[in-house]
Formats: sequence, structure tokens, C-alpha cells
Amino acid sequence: MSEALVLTETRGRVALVTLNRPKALNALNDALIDELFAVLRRHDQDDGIGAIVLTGSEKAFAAGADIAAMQPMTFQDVYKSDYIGGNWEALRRIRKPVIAAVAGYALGGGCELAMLCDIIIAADNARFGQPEIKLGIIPGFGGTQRLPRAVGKAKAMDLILTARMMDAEEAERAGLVSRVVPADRLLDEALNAATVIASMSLPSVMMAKECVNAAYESPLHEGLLFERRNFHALFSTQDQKEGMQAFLEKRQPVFRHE
Ligand code: CO8
Repeated sequence: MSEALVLTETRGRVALVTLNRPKALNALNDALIDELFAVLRRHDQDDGIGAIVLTGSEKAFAAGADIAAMQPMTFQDVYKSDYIGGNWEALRRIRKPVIAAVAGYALGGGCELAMLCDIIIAADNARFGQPEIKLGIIPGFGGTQRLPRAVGKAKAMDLILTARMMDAEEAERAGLVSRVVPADRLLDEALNAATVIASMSLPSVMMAKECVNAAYESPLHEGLLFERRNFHALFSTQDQKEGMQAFLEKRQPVFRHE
């Protein structure tokens, strides 16, 4: 039997998901994305999971879409099969927080996959870039849209038009990455952050993610209303009563995630 392209294990309420195509630097092909989506969806639907960490190898989070698979494709092939539609697009619908723990290369589709996650924590050896222009194409999985939102137009244009890579420190300065840690601390740091998130009330975590994402897609007045309605809705949860009661009693809350 061929080895799984995506490995997963759970640690308490946290799921760790590892891209497992190290010899090809985790180049993303349809089979890998299908497995990734199946694994993420399973964790998303599991009440026992509160947050997910997505990682690659020490050398590469993912070096992009599989160039060998793409090279012979024609317009008809990619258009008719809706290449990078399907499960690629469906990754957007994962509702629990996903932390990308990035070591080594996150290039092209790999950088785009990291940007699809909710938080990026980078090892100090991480390198980000959208080098598609060198292949005679452009980013196709959100790079031209999410990168400018994360780092601003000037830096996004620079990276996309020159294909240069940005190191972890520059990525943090630019706002793409939330923390940079020594490479040997990467997984611990990401798992610790995920454990903190998973200890919070799940409905509030999911609504917070939904509201922050709405900031990207709606005018301010609509986003504010969306936030306020979700804020109101959380007063219907047991966890809101417990969270506030625990504060008043000066103890830690015991959330039931409902
Ligand atoms: N696709 C297929 N195979 C790859 C890829 C890739 N993207 N990246 C690396 N590999 C393979 C190499 O071919 C090599 O295989 P082999 O050992 O059989 O020759 C193996 O991985 C190791 O790679 P290198 O020998 O090149 O390793 P180096 O350390 O010398 O270089 C680099 C590392 C700099 C990362 C180099 O491999 C590289 O430049 N890779 C390509 C990066 C790139 O151009 N990425 C963009 C791809 S296009 C894209 O992502 C389109 C996005 C559209 C949306 C897709 C959604 C995911």
C-alpha cells in the first residue's frame, strides 16, 4: 500500500496534520489535497477537536503545486476539470481554527495554503514566496488576493512580480506571520497555541473566526453588524454563563463547548 500523503494524530483537543510528501518537498497534487481535505473535514466535524495544526517537513511546508503534474496540462484540461477548484476550494470551508506551522519553503501553492490557514507561525528558517511568474503562470490559489491583504500592495507586487523569497523575519514584519520561533521549537509553539485555542468555548472560537474572515469580504457596516449579531448569539450558550460566572468567582471556567 502506498504511504499516506497526509498524516494525522490527536493530542487532547488538538489535531496535528502533517503533509507527507517530503521527497517532492510536499508539492501539492490533487491526491494530496483530496486527502488533506478529508482529514481536515473529519477533524472539523469531531466535537472532541477544538483546533488544528497543519505542518510540513523541516525543509518544506510545501514548495507549491506539483509542477511535473501541471507541465503537460492544457487550458481545456484545467478549465474542464476546474483545476484547483473542488477540494482545493473546499478547504476554505473548514470552520475550526487552523494554525499553519511553517518550516522551510512555503512557495506558490504552499504559501497560498499557509495563507488559507487562520494563523501562521513560522520557524526561523521559513521562506515564503509566490514564484509562479518564473514558470510562465501566476498564483492560482489566492496568492494575488490574500497576499496583498496580508502584506500590502507594494510588497505583494514585489514578491509576485520578481518571484523573490521573503524570510521569516521579513514575513513577520510584513504581517504575514504572527510569530517566528527557533525551528526546533516550531511544533511545540504551534501545538501550545492550538491547545490554548481549543480550551476556549468552541462556539465562540468558531464565531470569532467567522467574524474575522468577514472583515475581508464585507464593507465595515456589514462586518460590524455581523459581529454584533454573533456577539448577541453567544449569550444563548451555556459557556457564556460559565465563562462570566467563573470570572466572578475568580476560578478557571469549565467550558462544555455548547
Ligand atoms: N512540484 C513538483 N516537484 C517539486 C516541486 C514542485 N513545486 N518543488 C520541488 N519539487 C521536487 C524537485 O523536482 C525535486 O525532485 P527530484 O529529487 O525528483 O529531482 C525535489 O522536490 C527536491 O527539490 P530540489 O532538488 O529542487 O530542492 P532544492 O533544495 O535544490 O530547491 C526549491 C528547493 C527552491 C524549493 C526548489 O525545489 C523550487 O524552486 N521548487 C519549485 C518552487 C515553485 O516554483 N513553486 C511554485 C509552483 S507553481 C504553483 O504553486 C502554482 C500555484 C497555483 C495554485 C496551486 C494550489 C496549490
